[in-house]
Amino acid sequence: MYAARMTAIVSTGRGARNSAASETNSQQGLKRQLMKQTARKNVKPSVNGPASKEDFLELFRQMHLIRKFEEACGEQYGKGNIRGFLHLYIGEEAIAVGSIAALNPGDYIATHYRDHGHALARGLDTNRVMAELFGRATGTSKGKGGSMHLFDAARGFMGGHAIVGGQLPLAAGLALACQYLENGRIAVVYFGDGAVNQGVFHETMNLAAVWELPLIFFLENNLYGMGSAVERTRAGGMDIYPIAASYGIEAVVIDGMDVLAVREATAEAAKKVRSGSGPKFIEAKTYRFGGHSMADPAKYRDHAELEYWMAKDPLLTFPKMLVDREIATSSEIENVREAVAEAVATAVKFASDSPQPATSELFTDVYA
Ligand SMILES: Cc1ncc(C[n+]2csc(CCOP(=O)(O)OP(=O)(O)O)c2C)c(N)n1
Ligand SMILES: [Mg+2]
Repeated sequence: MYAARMTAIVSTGRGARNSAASETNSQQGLKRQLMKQTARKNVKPSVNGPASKEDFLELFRQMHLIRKFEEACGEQYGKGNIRGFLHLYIGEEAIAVGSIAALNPGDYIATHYRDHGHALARGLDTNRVMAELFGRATGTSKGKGGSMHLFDAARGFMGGHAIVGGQLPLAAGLALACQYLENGRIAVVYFGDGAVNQGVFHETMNLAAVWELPLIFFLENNLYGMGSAVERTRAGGMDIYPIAASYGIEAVVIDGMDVLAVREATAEAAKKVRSGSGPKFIEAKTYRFGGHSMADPAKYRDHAELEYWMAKDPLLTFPKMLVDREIATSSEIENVREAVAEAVATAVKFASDSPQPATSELFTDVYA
């Protein structure tokens, strides 16, 4: 009887996969609509938290900076000034900005290759980040890391990692150091839905839970790993956060397009983690508006799906909310936009004017 039941379960799984493969794009779009309704249950879009008008404008400034910075990156890539891989974070800005706003400056951050947003939200110098993308000596990694390997140890920004999931054990190590040194710091690790099917994700979750490490697992579920939709690659459904329960890790799912919901969830998790209650897990539902990298025209996505998510664009909804609720005026928002435009133009000029790394740099900071 047990065997019969197992056969039934297995064939249900296969059936589900086959039917997923034959679904039209718009059917998948509908599934995503359902998913976002699930996510909404846990969203707290209140603006009643401890925030001043300046705080709100700063959240907007950072998101707008990331957006405009990355649009400039796309342009510079087209001109051949930025080469190699370039993965843009456009659409996902609310996650980096909302979550990093809820951390202390000494807390450690490790992230994936889609790292410009996290770097700028952490306060890395805009000029030096652009110079790194240009491969110039003034860059944050002396021009030797490029887009995927931004780094600033002084700010606790521990990369920018190109190997999917590679940052997970590294962040556990940082959290272990914080625990050992009793320095009150915590670590946050950002990763995509594509990383959760890897062994290293499970190994890190397990060890972090066993050692009660001060670590926040922050999953940016943008529904795709390169061109593969989550429902085609992951057994167990499109919600990933339930996975944390099997390691006894508390988890929440939030709307990653809502900067305030992200900030609130991260602040709650950080408070618990800092008090010594072990790791926490946050899944934020989000969407990248462009392809996986500059080389990807993203033809695998339904236009209606893209439109649906673009309507949730935090760069539209957040400033509108600020004006509608009379938290800020349109001219204050415009002032932020002007300052950002100037900062981005300055960054591009700084990068273009910066020297190439010296040939002798080939042999410095190289460990393998
Ligand atoms: C270990 C490893 N396997 C495969 C790749 C190639 N690769 C680069 S990005 C990527 C998809 C990752 O998707 P996800 O984690 O969802 O992040 P997203 O790009 O959506 O932000 C893959 C498979 C890699 N860099 N590292
Ligand atoms: Mg993804």
